[in-house]
Amino acid sequence: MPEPTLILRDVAIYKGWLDLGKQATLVAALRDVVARAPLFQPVTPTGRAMSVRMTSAGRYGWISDRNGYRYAPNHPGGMGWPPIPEPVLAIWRALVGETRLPDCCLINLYTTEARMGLHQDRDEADFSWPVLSVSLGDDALFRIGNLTRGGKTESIWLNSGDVVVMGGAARLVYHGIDRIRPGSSSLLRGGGRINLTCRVVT
Ligand code: MD3
Ligand code: FE
Repeated sequence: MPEPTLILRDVAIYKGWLDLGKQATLVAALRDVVARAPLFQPVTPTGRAMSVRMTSAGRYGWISDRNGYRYAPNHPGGMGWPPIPEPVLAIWRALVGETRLPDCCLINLYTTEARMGLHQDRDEADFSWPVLSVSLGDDALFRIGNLTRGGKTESIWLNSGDVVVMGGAARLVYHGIDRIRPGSSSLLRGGGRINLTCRVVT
């Protein structure tokens, strides 16, 4: 596997892994996904609207509603999730490998006010598979914590084209997005940030 640009608390960060052409190709593929499986605004089990809008591609999508958060084989609108676009799978092959491909590519859309509080990704069956994240569009202030809530955290700005791999000791660390920097990228017309999070689910 290629060497990451930096490693922060065992999180491998590949700065500028995708050039502008590849970023644009990804955005075009994601527009197709969103046309078939529209973005929705999830509600937490406690009934609060999340500030990000999301949809998924793959065998499973991640959803949240008053019944809890979970992986589901169908979009809340009833349709199946579109396949994960090939350019997304190509990133996974290069940085994670070919042994197994992700079951889910979650697509998060952040507009100016959106954030994501510190949380763990632990709805998957096998934590030996890493999580891979791709940043597109506006810069985001990403925070990495610890294996339990609390303690010191570290923050880093993620820019369009950066790819992050959370494997091994990093797989279950708390993480979140504190804020985005509106207007910092012209990749997405209308601005904002897209994050792709690819995971093995079953
Ligand atoms: C996983 N998304 O959807 S992804 C999420 O930028 C999520 O939208 C954020 O967290 C976003 O669950 C961050 C990058 C990330 C970073 C560190 C992690 C995912 C991680 C550490 C462990 C597991
Ligand atoms: Fe997460």
